[in-house]
Amino acid sequence: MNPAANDFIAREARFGTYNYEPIGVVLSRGQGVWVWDTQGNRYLDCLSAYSAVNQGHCHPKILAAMVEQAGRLTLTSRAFHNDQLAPFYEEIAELTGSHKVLPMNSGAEAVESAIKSVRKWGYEVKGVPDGQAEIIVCADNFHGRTLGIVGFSTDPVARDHFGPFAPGFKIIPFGDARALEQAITPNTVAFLVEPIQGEAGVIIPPSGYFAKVRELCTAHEVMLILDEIQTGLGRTGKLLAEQHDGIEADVTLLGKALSGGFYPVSAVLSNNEVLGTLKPGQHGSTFGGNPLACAVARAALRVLVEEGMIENAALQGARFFDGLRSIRANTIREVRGRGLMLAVELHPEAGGARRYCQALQGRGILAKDTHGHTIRIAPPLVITGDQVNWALEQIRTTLTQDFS
Ligand code: IF1
Repeated sequence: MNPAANDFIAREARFGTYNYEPIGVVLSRGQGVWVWDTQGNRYLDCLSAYSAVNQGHCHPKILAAMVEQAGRLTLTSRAFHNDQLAPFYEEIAELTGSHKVLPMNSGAEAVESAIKSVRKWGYEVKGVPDGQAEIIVCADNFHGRTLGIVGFSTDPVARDHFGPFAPGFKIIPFGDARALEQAITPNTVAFLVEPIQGEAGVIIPPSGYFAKVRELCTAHEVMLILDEIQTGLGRTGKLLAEQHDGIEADVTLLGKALSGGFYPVSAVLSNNEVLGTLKPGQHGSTFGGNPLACAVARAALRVLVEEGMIENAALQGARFFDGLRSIRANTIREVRGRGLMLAVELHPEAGGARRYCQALQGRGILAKDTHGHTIRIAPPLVITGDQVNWALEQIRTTLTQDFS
């Protein structure tokens, strides 16, 4: 590690809360799929800030929109209207086929806002007795880090010693429609689930699962909330991951790439009366729906569609997936993925995914391990075929090298 990087890392350690253990690289510049460290070394970013940089680092058109708006009007609060909110609503509703939009900031805020809205809908529309609303979630879920959300996490690392937690959540296995059917009661107001479980290691449910889920939620008047904060906005090769299953959620959550990585922007989208239950003064946020966030999000959505990033994610994702599957290495247990949301799970005997991520760093690839044995591969959706082929060569060499 060069002295400049060590210096940054040591200085971070002095004042910073130690709630992350980053790989030993200090980045100073990004453009497209590439990032550079303080020493000028170039890396292909295979994490994309957990799918917040789908459009590529520092996309010039999103930057231009941000600079232009930042020089004109950044924040008014929702006490007053602004000239960016209506166009943002119209464009995201048109793109996603939604009827109502609730603009928030972080993904977790969108999740919390959806939980509040569906509970309110349950009491005021479905007729659930006050205070008895139930929401079904899946084991190994990841929906954010607030107290409400970690309260229904099954990951001890994310929830231990943060209690006491709010009641009202039931946990079922992911991918098991029968378990969902058995968990539904007259007090169930929603099923909150990721189309593909990202943090759990890119876990894809059995085909037909979401068709059955949709059927069950409709039959029992349960709102289907799809958390597309990571899977959405082209990551899986479609605008929304739900499209792979030919279904429509009642409530869709977006975040991360909604701003192309320039600014925290999230949104709750609904195609029915759920968001209609929120009346003035009952929910809000200082920054939610601010003109800068809206201008950035409008540009981020525009370039995603106009520059064919969604189609490219499908095309290059298939190339990447096939290439990973063709690697003959006894370290590999399974390759999973859809579009450019990919993962390579290693056998425990391989000694853990982090060491392979560190070795990949030495070959110019930045990737992140999850749950010990899985390497996530999620480059920006602007990646080219040549860049995929180059990345595959580095990954093939790394996974077939002998670490003994
Ligand atoms: C961290 C994980 C990914 C998300 C889904 C909601 C949120 C996230 C499906 C909340 C956020 C981030 C959080 C970040 C690392 C990253 C992550 F490893 F934590 F789980 F992507 F898989 N729904 N995921 O993936 O959005 O409030 O963060 O804007 O907490 O370390 P947020």
